[in-house]
Amino acid sequence: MIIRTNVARTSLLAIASALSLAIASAHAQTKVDDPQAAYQSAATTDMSDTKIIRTAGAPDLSDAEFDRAREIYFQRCAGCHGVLRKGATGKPLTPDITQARGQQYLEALITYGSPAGMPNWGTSGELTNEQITLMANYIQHTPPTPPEWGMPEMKNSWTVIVPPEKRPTKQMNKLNLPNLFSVTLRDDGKIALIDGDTKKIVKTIETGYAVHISRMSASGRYMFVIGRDARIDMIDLWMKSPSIVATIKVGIEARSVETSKFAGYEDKYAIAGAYWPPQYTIMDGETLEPLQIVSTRGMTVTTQEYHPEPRVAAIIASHEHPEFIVNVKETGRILLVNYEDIENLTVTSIGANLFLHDGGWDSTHRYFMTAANESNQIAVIDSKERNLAALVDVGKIPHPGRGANFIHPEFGPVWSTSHLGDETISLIGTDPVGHPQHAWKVVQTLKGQGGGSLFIKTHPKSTNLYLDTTFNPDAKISQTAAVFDINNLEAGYKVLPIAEWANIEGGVQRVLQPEYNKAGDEVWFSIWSQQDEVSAIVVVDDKTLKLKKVIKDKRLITPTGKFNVNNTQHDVY
Ligand code: DHE
Repeated sequence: MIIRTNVARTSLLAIASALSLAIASAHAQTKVDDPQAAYQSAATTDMSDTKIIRTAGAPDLSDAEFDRAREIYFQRCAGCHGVLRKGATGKPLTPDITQARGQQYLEALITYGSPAGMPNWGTSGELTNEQITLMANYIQHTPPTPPEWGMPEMKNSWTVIVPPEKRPTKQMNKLNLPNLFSVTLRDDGKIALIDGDTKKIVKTIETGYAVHISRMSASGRYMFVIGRDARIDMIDLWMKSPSIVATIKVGIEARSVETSKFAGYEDKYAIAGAYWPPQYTIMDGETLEPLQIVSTRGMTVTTQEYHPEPRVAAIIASHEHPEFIVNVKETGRILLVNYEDIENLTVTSIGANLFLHDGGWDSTHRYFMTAANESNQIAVIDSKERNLAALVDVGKIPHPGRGANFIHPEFGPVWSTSHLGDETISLIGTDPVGHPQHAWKVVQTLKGQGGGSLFIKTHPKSTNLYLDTTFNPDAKISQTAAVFDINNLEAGYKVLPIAEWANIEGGVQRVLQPEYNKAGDEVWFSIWSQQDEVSAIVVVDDKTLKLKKVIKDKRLITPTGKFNVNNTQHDVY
C-alpha cells in the first residue's frame, strides 16, 4: 500500500522539555571528542542521598546500580532489544516477561547466550558475573524512557570544524584513496584508515562511541562515520592528514548514514537514521547542518497498530529519483523520502514487512534488496517505479549486510543473503527482463557451515562467494569462513582457517565480514576479539584462496566492519 504525505517544517521543530534539555545540554557540554563521558553516569560517592529504584516484583537497585545497568544495557543490548525493550532482532524484555522468567533463568541466558543469536556474554568474557547479576535485576524493572532529541539538542551538538571554504581544493596527500579502507574499531570508539596497497594503518580517528558503519560521499572525497551514540563524523580524505571537518549527534542511538546520490543532487544532502528517538534527520551535505527532523512513529504495516519506537535501520540513496530509501524496522515500512523541496518533504510509504534491517542494491542499482529479518523475508523495492516489487520468503533471519550479486551459470543475475538463524544461503533472481521466470524468486538454496552468519560478499572481478558465521556458538565455525566457487556451486564450500592464519594466542577471535579491495583480488576479514585481547585483519588472495597478509597492530582494538572506499562509494558487491 503506498501512501504519499507531505511533512511540513514547523510542527517538527520539537521543543524539548526542560528535563530533556537539561540532559541534552549535559550531554552537549561534554566535549564532542569524549562522547563516552556523555554516558558514564557520575559514580555516587555520598550514599546517603541514594534513591532506591523499585518496580513491583523486581529486586531493588540503588540509583547508582540502576545508572550503571542502564549504560551497559544501552551499550550491549539496546541495539537488538530496543531502547524501550519492546524487542526487534532480540526478544522483548518487558518486566511482565522477565519477571516471569526469574533471576536464575535470566542470568543463565545472559551468560550462555542462545542459538537464535543472543551472544554468550558470560562465557565469552564480555560481562563479569557481577554485571550479569546486575543486568538480570535491571531488566526486571520498568525501562526508563530516554529523552527526545530535537533541533535544539542537535544544533547544540553540531560543529563545523573546518568550513567548506577553508578545505583543500585538491587532494593534499599521496594516498590511493579508492583503495583506502575504513575499519570500525568498535569498542575503542575509533576508526582506523588502512592503506589497501601497503596494508599500513594511515591513522586512527576518534569517532562516536561504539562506531558502527562508514559510508562514502558520491564524490569519494568524504567519509561519513556513524556511532551507536548517534554521533556522525564527516571526514575529509583530501586533507594532508584525513580529518573530521564536521560533526553532529542526531539522537541518542543510531545506525545508518548516507548522502544524496541522484544526478544533480550528489552530496547536496546527508541523512541519518536513529534508533532513539525513532526519527531520521536530513542535513546539509557539506556541513551537516540539521535541516529536517522527521519522526517515524506510526502504525505497523501488518496489524496497523501504533508503535512508539520504530527504529530507522538501513538507508540507501536512490539513483532513479531524488530520494532516500529509509527502512523503518518495527513498522515494516520503507519510506521514499523525496528531497527536491527540503521544506516540504514528499514521503512515499511502502508497506513491506516487520523488522526491516540491512540490505543493498541488486547489480543494476535499481532494486533495493532488504531483509525483513524477523519475518524471514527479503523485500524488493523498485526504486524506479517506486513500489514493492516482491516479498521473497528466504531462510531464518536473513542478514545480508549489503548482500552479494553475481551471474549464476544457470539463472543469470542473482543477489544472495546468508542467515543468522540457519546455515542456508538464498540466491534470488534479479533480472525481470532477461530471466523473468526467475525474477524475485529463490532460484537456489546453498548450505553453509552453520547459523550465525552476518555478511556475504563477492566482487564483479571474482568468481568466489565468501561468507562468515560470526555468531555461531561453535568456535570451529565462528573462527573460519566459507567460500563457494560461483561456477561450481554444487561442489559446496571450502573452509578457510582465517583465525588460525592470524596465529593469535587466546581470545574469542570471531571472524567477521569479508570485504574486497578495489581490484577485487584480495578479501579482508576481521578477527574480532575483546577489547583487552589481540585482534587482527587477515587478507586472503582471492585467486589462490591462500593467506596473503595478517595486519596486527596494538591500535586494532575490536576491528569489525571494513569499508573499501571505492566499493562503498560505488556499491560494488
Ligand atoms: Fe550492524 C550494518 C544494525 C550489530 C556490524 N547494522 C548495519 C545496518 C544496521 C545495523 C541497521 C545497516 C546500515 C545501513 O546500511 O545503512 N547492527 C545493527 C543492530 O541493530 C545490531 C543487530 C545490534 C547493535 O547493537 O547494534 C547490530 N553490527 C552489529 C554488530 O555487533 C556488528 C557485527 C559489529 C559492530 O561493529 O557492531 C555489526 N553492521 C555491522 C557492519 C555493517 C552493519 C559491518 C555494514 C555492513 C555493510 O557491508 O554495509
